[in-house]
Amino acid sequence: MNRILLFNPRSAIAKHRIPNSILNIAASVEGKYEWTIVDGNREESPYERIHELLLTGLYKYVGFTVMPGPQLKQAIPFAQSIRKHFPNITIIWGGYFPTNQYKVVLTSGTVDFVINGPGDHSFPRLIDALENNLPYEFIKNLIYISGDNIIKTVKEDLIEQDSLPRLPYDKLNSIYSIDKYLGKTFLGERTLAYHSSIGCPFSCSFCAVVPTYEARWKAKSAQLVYSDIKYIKDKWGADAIEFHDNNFFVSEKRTVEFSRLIRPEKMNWWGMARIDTMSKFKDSSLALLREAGCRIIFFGAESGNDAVLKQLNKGGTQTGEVIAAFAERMKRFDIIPEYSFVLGTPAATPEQVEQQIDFDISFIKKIKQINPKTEIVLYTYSPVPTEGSELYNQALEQGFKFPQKLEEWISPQWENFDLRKNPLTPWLTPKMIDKIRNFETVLNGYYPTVTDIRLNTFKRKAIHMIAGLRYNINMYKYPYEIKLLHRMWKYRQPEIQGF
Ligand code: B12
Ligand code: SF4
Repeated sequence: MNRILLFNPRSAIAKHRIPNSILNIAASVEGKYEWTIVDGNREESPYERIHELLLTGLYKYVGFTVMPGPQLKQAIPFAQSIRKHFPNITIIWGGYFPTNQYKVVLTSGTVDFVINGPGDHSFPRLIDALENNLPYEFIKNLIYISGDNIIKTVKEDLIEQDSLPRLPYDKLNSIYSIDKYLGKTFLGERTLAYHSSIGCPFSCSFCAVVPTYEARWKAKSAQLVYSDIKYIKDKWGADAIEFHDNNFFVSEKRTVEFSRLIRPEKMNWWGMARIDTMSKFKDSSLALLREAGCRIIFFGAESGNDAVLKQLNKGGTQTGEVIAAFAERMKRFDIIPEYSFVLGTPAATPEQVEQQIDFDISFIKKIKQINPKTEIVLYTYSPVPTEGSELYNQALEQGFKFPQKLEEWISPQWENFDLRKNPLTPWLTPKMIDKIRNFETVLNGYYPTVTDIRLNTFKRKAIHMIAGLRYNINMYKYPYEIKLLHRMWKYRQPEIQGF
């Protein structure tokens, strides 16, 4: 038999989202091949479930979606077990991790094919080829081993998103109730995760989207996005939306059209954007967005330091000044800007690395003064293989190396690397990392994120007051009392678990 099992490894402890990555892949084979999904987020013992399904003998292909970080903890050992117990099963990995780290994935001997970027065409074509014993070397977006060589087939142009089949929500619902994928968040009681565009037209040198999409972007039309959302709202009662697009707001026209359509539905929503792009949006568009339910937007601010922005290849028009002015402008529209920063980029000397960190700590405090509602997300620069970029070359020159064995990726050090909290980059000393993390703890204490809905007013006030003793005099070292409160109250960092 030739059924397909699609597996979504566990990615979060709670508030599970619709597994859009494998649902897209399921849509690509719907009606042609029988498929099922195992969602590691929704199963107590996902491997047992996989094993049980494979024992039926009905399945011939297992597809994994894999992002770096916690998903690897199930992806790696599960793939190894499948290989051992069911050697005839073809194992295919897709998603950001295998696309960027294909060498270590394929040479592990556990994975037969990597889908390099979008799988909507390449996956069904690969299965067709394997089923009919046809050659697959002309199928685009594939990576595999042939003899001693790793073969990468050509990349496909980005697909017109409106031409793709609709996601099989009803079938997903018959396997895992959609109801439980609509979680309570800051935005609403039943929040839907939706992905309305792929890629991103920019090429920031620290970003994993770049090697995959090579500065290309394609979006579904506003009308299609609206009708999908309306379907889920009417059928399962979604009342808020998290847009998971890398860059939802690329087109002002599409954003405005979507806002007009969604406004009467009274749903709150969130998405990711660039400051320089949105700085150019008209006042009337920003006002419409807010009216249409847009409550909070995630922006890659990255740094207030113009030289670092250049190093990060942030596009040329984003400067410290633009970032600060935009935080001020967002106050008028009552939309919360969620600014993310990337600290700890390489520099010529350790002193310079430290100066950059200090500069951005002061800059973040300045942003908070300008618009105290700005949410801050702090990442530490964890290289991604943006081959040819100056930043990645600098990282390599300074001795940075990715793991050479697949299993190494699940060691605690590399997991922290993936979480962009404690990267193993040679130019960052433990003291510098402590400085960044301690500042983050104090900042999150003084300004607890609004997206953690379990923190009540009392807890917010208490932690704000305690952290204020440090924040106001720039004393960040050893913030144990704040850490204790965070632990006690299970403070939720949106960048790790979502909100
Ligand atoms: C939703 C999301 C999460 C959710 C979890 C999602 C879930 N499934 O439960 C949460 C919030 C938990 C999360 C957390 C993290 N995430 Co995350 N996440 C995303 C996000 C926003 C959307 C993923 C998605 O649903 N895409 C929609 C689908 C349609 O697109 P896709 O995955 O690319 O799938 C296509 C192809 O890749 C391919 N494909 C994918 N899977 C498969 C499988 C098969 C078999 C095949 C054939 C093809 C295939 O075909 C698909 C259709 O064309 C992406 C960014 C993005 N916009 O994609 C980041 C992203 C994947 N996350 C990322 C990271 C780093 C993380 C974290 C590890 C760290 C962090 N601090 O952000 C954490 C921790 C992860 C954890 N706990 O496991 C990075 C990965 C970067 C990298 N270095 O590779 C991304 C790219 C964000 C970014 N721009 O940096 N994340
Ligand atoms: S704008 Fe954002 S998604 Fe696009 S390349 Fe830069 S960091 Fe990546």
